[in-house]
Amino acid sequence: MILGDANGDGKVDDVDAQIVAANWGDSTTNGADDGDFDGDGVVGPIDAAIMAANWDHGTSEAAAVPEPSRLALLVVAASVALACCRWHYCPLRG
Ligand SMILES: [Ca+2]
Ligand SMILES: [Ca+2]
Repeated sequence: MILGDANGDGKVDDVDAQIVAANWGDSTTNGADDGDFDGDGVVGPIDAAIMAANWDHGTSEAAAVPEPSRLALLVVAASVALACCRWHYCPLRG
């Protein structure tokens, strides 16, 4: 079984993300079937990270930008914007 593939269809995609989201924060004994990929009995950030690391595995839509990457891109863009603002305004402050 592929890590991150909750429904066992051989692909890691938005269907698996929905399973993780549906069980988020829950305790489970069903392991990967409920989105608990690391097997610690809880569906949480580590499981989401495992899923993100294997995102698009087995799919033909590798060009599609997955949600975790979009979020990471947003964080990077916000950090760069903030850094630019600081750099720009610091000399003005004296
Ligand atoms: Ca799947
Ligand atoms: Ca887990």
